[in-house]
Amino acid sequence: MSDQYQPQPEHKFTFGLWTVGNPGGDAFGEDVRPQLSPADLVYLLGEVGAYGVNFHDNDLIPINATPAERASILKAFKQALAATGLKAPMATTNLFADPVFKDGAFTSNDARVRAYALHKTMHAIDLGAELGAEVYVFWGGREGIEVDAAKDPVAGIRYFRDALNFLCEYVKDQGYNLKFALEAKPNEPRGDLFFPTTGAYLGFINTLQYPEMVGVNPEVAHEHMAGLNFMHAVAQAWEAGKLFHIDLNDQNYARFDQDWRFGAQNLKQAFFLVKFLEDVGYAGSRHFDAHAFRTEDYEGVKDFARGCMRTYLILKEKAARFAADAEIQGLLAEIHADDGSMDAFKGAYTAAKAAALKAHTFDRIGLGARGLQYEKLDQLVNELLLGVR
Ligand code: GLT
Ligand code: MN
Ligand code: MN
Repeated sequence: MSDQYQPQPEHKFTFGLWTVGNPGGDAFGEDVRPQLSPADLVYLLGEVGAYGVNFHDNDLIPINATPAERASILKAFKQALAATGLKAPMATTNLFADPVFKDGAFTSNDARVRAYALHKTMHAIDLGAELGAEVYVFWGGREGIEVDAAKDPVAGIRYFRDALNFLCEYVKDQGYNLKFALEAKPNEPRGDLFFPTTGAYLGFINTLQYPEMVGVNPEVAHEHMAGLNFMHAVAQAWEAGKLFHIDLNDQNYARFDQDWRFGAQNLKQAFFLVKFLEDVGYAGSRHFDAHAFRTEDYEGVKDFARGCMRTYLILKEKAARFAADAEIQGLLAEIHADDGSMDAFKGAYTAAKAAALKAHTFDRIGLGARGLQYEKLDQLVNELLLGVR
């Protein structure tokens, strides 16, 4: 292995406790790996070279832990962070596993469940802040329906807004340095989830009381489940100043949420995603929200984690090659060439400009007849990715 692909802290590669700690059980079969403690998972992540570890409140502290159990788990976890130098840059709340949330948390029809969800989240925010988290993720795993008759979707949106406004005030009140990142998913585990795509959240954020505190956490697999171009969702979030976090993984379109190793399935999409993040200078965590195949033991889990980071770094190097490739850049220069003949029509509207543009005669046939050389360009990209240029 060449050193160039070794993860370094500045790459900001992070994993959730629930990712490398996933014991491999699924809807059809039992766990295949023993459950490791949070501290042991930190040591595993230290061994493979990750920068940080993220967690749900209950990944770290079981929901029914006694105060003494809580204290001892926390002590061991903090010792592991100190020993490995790992950071805990993101935290989140488990608002989906316990039966109390079977019909939603912030958007439950039951006011007692909605209040409990706020109570649980404030405690989880305290835990995240104590461990140094600066991003707090909201994935509404149970915020949705199987039965449309049961819920008013507009009420769901209002409840969710009320909860976020309340929690933004809570964070300000405590003086925490914490931003919120909303994570969309179209379905699973509910039949339909509210806010199914990153774009839906981008529209919603501006209706909040403190929109500057709230961004998004797009996940590859979730946009792929909806059949969307993930890089485009990320680009829109970036352009809006809302890309606070990102969940990297992989899977094919039209599947359930498989959460595979980054780059395991769609290398070309992964390439354009890495290229985008690196080109714009995204400075946040590169969080791998994925887990090892069920076929693996803990050596395989390390292979999985190393593979996520190594693929990212290889694709980052490919992006640099793309930028330095004279033939690709020459083609791009031709494709984007501007002969200046339309300069008079550019920029802000004026009545005179509109009149001149309306009066202009265009060579419509000639413009439509040009070949754009995208076949050549795409083949060059393929050859670059296949390692022959
Ligand atoms: C869960 C989900 C992920 C979310 C996590 C954060 S938990 O594994 O599938 O996409 O990011 O709550
Ligand atoms: Mn997922
Ligand atoms: Mn995720």
